[in-house]
This record gives sequence, C-alpha cells and structure tokens, in this order.
Amino acid sequence: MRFPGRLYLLFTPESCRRDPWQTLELAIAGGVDLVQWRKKGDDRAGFERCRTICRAHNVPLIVNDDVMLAVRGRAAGGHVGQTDMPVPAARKLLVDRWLGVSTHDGKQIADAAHEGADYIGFGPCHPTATKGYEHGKSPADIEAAVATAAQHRLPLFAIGGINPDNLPGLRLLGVDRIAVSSHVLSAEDPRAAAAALRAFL
Ligand code: TZP
Ligand code: MG
Repeated sequence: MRFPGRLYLLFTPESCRRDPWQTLELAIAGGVDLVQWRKKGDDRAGFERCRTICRAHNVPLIVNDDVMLAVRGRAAGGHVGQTDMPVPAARKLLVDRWLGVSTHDGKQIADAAHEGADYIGFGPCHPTATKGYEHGKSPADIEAAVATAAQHRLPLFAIGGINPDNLPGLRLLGVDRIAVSSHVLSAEDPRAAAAALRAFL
C-alpha cells in the first residue's frame, strides 16, 4: 500500500496554544492527514484520546519512540530516531505496522531503507526551537536527501521549522511531504495554519 500522508502533525499536547484535543480536531479539519503521538512519559489516557480522534477521521496515528505502545495500543505504526530502539528491532516488533525513522544524512537514509523503514523524516530543514536546532540543512543537502530517498522508493517527510513562508522553497527542492509541530500547535487558528501548509502540498 502506498504510504499515506502529505501533512504529518507531530502532536505534543503540552505544545498546544489552546485545548490540545480541539487543536487536533482543527488541525485535521485543516488538512493534516497523518498524526504522530509525541509525548514524553506515560499518558495512556491521552494516547487513547488521540487515537479516538484520529480514528474518527480516518487519519493514521504513529507513536514516537515507544514501539511497544504502538503495538499494544494498536496504532498504525511507530517512529524511531537514531538513538532510539534500533531499526531492525523496531521492524520486528511492528510486523506489518508502519515504521518511520528520523534521518539527517544520506547514509542514514540508505540504512533506514535497507533495515525496512516505510518512511523517513529528514531534517532539520530549517532552524527550530522545538528541538533546539540553530541551523537547518542547505538546499543542496535537502535536494540530495530527496534524491536518495526516491532512489530507495522511501517516502520522505521534510521536518524542522517549516511554515508557509519557507515551504514553497522546499517544494522547489522536490519535497512533497512535510512533518510539522509548532506552526500548527502554537497557532491561534490551527485549522487555518494547517490549511495554509496543505495548500502547497
Ligand atoms: N526533528 C527534527 S526537527 C523536529 C523534529 C522532531 C521538530 C519539528 O517541529 P517544528 O516545530 O515544526 O520545527
Ligand atoms: Mg526519538
């Protein structure tokens, strides 16, 4: 099955300006079509509430870091970074659920492909306070990452500091999927914020 999603919301309830559940509903109404549960620490009730909203709108839900929660919580998939559970172990545990991997260069993209990732995140494309990155990637690095991912037939989500001002530039480099947090979660109007991004995708 073709991997779903163009506008991937990294959903951390504490990062929302307004009520998180309302934020999530509005973001989906604005065009978010893939959601990542991204919360440190145990919050099973929060996870289940997030899952209920995603299911009601037919939006797949992926769990960041906690592969066991992805499996036990019957999420659509799990996502691991370079210092989380190793990709081959996550692949085994997730069986036929989606597996996403955070990558920062071409070697990591190739490794993720060989180890069975279904999609990758690549970045930070722009500086972002969300993860404390002061520098983004160069256009040449982004273009090369897009080419490497395409070579491996791996969907690539650009990530890091993405907003409607810099998204057109990423589109020109071949980016057709993005993952965002702050632009949508900290917005006064999360629906409009998501729609402004979605308009370019
Ligand atoms: N990985 C690289 S940048 C980033 C992650 C999880 C955060 C993206 O969030 P924002 O707020 O859209 O920059
Ligand atoms: Mg992680």
